[in-house]
Amino acid sequence: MHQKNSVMEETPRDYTLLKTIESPADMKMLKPDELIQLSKELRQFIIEVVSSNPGHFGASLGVVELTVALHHVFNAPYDQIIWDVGHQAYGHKILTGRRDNFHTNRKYGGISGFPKPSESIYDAFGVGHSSTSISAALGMAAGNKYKGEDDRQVVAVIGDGSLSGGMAYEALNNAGNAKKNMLVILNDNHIAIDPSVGAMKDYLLDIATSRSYNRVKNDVWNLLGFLSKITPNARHYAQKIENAIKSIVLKQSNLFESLNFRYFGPVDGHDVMHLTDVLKDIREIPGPKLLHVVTQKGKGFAKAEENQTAFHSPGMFNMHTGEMILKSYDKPQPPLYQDVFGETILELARTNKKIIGITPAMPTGSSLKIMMDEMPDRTYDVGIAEQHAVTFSAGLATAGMVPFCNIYSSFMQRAYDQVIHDVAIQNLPVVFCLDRAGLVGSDGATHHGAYDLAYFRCIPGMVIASPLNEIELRDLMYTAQLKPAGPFVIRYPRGRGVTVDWKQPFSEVQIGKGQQLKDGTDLAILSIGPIGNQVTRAISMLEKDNISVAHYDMRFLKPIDTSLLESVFSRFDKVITVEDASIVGGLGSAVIEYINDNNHKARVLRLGIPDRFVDHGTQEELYRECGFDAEGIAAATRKMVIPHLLTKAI
Ligand SMILES: Cc1ncc(C[n+]2csc(CCOP(=O)(O)OP(=O)(O)O)c2C)c(N)n1
Repeated sequence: MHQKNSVMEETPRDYTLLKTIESPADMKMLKPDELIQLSKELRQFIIEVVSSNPGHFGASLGVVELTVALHHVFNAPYDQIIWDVGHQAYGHKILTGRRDNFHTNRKYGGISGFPKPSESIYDAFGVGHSSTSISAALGMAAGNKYKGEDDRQVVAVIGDGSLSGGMAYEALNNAGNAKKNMLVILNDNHIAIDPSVGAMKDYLLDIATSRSYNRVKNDVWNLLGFLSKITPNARHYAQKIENAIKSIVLKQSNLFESLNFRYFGPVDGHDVMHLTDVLKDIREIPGPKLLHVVTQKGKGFAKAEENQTAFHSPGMFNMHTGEMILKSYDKPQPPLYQDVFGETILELARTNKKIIGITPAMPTGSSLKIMMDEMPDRTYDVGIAEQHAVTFSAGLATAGMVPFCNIYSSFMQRAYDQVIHDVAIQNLPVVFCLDRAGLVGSDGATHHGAYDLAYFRCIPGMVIASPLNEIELRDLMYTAQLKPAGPFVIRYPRGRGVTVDWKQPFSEVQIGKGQQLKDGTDLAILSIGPIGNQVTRAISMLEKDNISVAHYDMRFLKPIDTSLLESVFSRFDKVITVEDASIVGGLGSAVIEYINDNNHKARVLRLGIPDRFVDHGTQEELYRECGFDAEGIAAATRKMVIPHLLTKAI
């Protein structure tokens, strides 16, 4: 039977043209049909490589033509191109000298999945978190001016999803008055990871489809295009005509125009020739400009066009059929922590009518979608807006609701003041579920949830907990909504837990109480969170060496279990702390403070994420690099205990 090929336009895979592009300089002389050919080859190359080495997929396919047009027209790295989030920049990486390394994308020691200035001079700004590009572009344009380099073009490429982030508006507002030369390209594909939300999405659709508005605008546009062809200095004429029409029609009816941006578009983001013409024309126009480009996420790969959420960042898939290649297991696997959260919040919300679920743009990633599907009126996707998500939750709490605000640990960094000012000072009972806490793996430094323990520990009145396993995650969520009394943080990692049979009846956890998992005599290990399971493995290795270790699962960083610490320090003078979090400021720091404040004497070794930025790799590789995988913990323990054992032997 004939099988439908998922690559809709079959492209030969010899990459004849792509192979000749070592840098954007090689693209300047390409003719129209060659730009089209290069786009096809680039798309095919991304499909081929990402299908076998997983990463972000749909977003890069959607901007293939835009990427080719940008590097054809602009003169990077002198001209600066800033990719918002940067998950769509694979084409940019491939065209800027990283084609032959692209198979190492996101792998340990390989290139980063996001633009990174230390990796390439073509990566004008480091990204990973959204909505920063317009601010950075404005700063660069201002800086260039000071250096007398205002001929330098600065381009920010931002998606409609990322335009839901508050920073983007702060920057548009500032840029509209700052009168710097900069171009914002709005890549409008009507989707973030999940479908875009909010009124702005409707507005963008309106201006993209309003016939009368676009007719007037197109007339202006055609005239500009015409003028630019008959005279190299179209600016003077263009500006006169544009200003006249702008004041009549555009300014009243276009948000960007009213912010003093010249608005161009919407244009078809898959027509590489038209894009290059448009970019050449507007490059010459001074001041802040916004080009509205309409694209399709996943363009050119049928399965990714059909299921844009799943193909945002799929695992391995068949490059011909688009079928996902799932790992097969011979026995049932423990669940993902995110699914434990998703199923548990729904279960709790069925009985506690006050529970409301909030996510800033991650319904699928956080699995809040499980509750969303059954209770759409009690769940909110607020857009990529972490600060708003926190204060919106605070508002809900003032009304007596029990908000569960689920934010990835690294994105929570955005909303620090909101947690202190809007939640903690008012002691509002918001439950913060921090997904992806600790080392997250291949997304790398921008995405590791390294700092939450440190940055929350110093806030008065916070409860900060981390479960050892799925059952504890459920019990902590259950406890947090039983007698809501103030902010309650529950952090858990990316990936699977350890318990197959995890859906057990709820039981209340005593706040501020840890537990002893194992007794021992040579040394005590204190851990917090699921990393405690690596400690358990380390202890079994150590038993073979006759090293006897006591293991305590702290469960709460705050309030910390002082009676547990008392009993540990009355028995042990050697202690190791283990946390999948920055060793500066987290559990280890808390324990050392406790020893100091209570006049105990002990040697404490802190294992955790060191005081430097850790790059990408698998979680296992990174645990190993940081020395808190089971082998690392065992090795550190041996080092601490062996002199003591030798003394005993003598
Ligand atoms: C501050 C922040 N919150 C959440 C994310 C997770 N995230 C990565 S890409 C993305 C969607 C971006 O949508 P859009 O800008 O429209 O780009 P598209 O993927 O549609 O091309 C989200 C929510 C992030 N990178 N940064």
